[in-house]
Amino acid sequence: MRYDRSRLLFAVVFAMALLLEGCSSETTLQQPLPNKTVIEQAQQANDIYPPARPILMGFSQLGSESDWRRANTASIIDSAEEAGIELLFENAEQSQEKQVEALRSFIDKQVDVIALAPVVHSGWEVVLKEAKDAGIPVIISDRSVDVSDSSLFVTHIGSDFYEEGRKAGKYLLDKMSNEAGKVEIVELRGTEGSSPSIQRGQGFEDTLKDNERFHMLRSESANFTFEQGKETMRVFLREHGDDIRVLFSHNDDMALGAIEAIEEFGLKPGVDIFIISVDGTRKAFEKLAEGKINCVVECNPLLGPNIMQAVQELIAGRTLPKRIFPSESVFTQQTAEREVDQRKY
Ligand code: GZL
Repeated sequence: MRYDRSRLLFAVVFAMALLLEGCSSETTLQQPLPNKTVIEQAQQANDIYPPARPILMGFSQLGSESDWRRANTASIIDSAEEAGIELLFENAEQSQEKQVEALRSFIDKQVDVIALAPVVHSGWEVVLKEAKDAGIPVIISDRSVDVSDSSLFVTHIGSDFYEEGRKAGKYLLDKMSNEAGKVEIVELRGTEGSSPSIQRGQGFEDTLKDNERFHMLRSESANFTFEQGKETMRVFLREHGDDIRVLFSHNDDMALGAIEAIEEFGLKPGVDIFIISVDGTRKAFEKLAEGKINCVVECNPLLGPNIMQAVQELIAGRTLPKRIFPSESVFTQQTAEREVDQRKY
């Protein structure tokens, strides 16, 4: 296999360099340096990183539940290809257990770097410690992990979900500033225990909590999917019908499902029920332009270039910031027409 030969070549070059180095300096590296990553060992030896062979990267993706996720996967695969990084890509289809298995297989394969898009916020300490003990640096992609030891990952590249929730709340405050009376809200949350669902909900709630006009009538998880968004909105409408004035959906797929349920019920989405969604997919922009969604808070899935840049800098021994945020905006019906054809996903 191409990769084995290049690894062998790298090992021969590395061994020759060590022999030459050993003749000229005191430091020998017959025994691995304690608590040093493979990168630090090579740099300490002869600074021959980046190696002659392609970087080998393991990526654990959480699923393919939404248009956002599919665009995120495409961005990662395409960017690795463009950067000449050898990518081992595993899709866990919403299973944390499968993600842990994937990380352990990457460790067994002794990859140079691991990236993890964690399906939920907690439960990562043990496997991330295994990666650290194996000297393999970890990059967190998209959602965040809840770990007490921040040295378990090098950097987290992903959106500020709390701010996305705040942006949604601020839009609603502005939109309803001229309307009197109680505003009944229903919320479609994302995957239970995931950082975007927790933090979008908290940001939205914190922004509205000082204004007594706004009342959260119902809030349920619909797992970021079109089907569950439609079914859950059907239940909301059956039980609360015309009382509902606003829908806050944690992603576009659930909002698009809810739109179908609202129209089935005989109400006008975007008019009878204001809809605020998060992500910014092309389909959502089309509904924004049609007046069926009122506000889309962007969450950028195109993280591939940032991730591959970070990997190359990491392997070259540079220091990375602990947190890297993609750029994001807020879009309304006024800007939809101009934007819809720009959407890449
Ligand atoms: C957010 C991402 C979320 C999207 C959903 O960064 O994790 O997961 O908002 C996706 O569309 O399913």
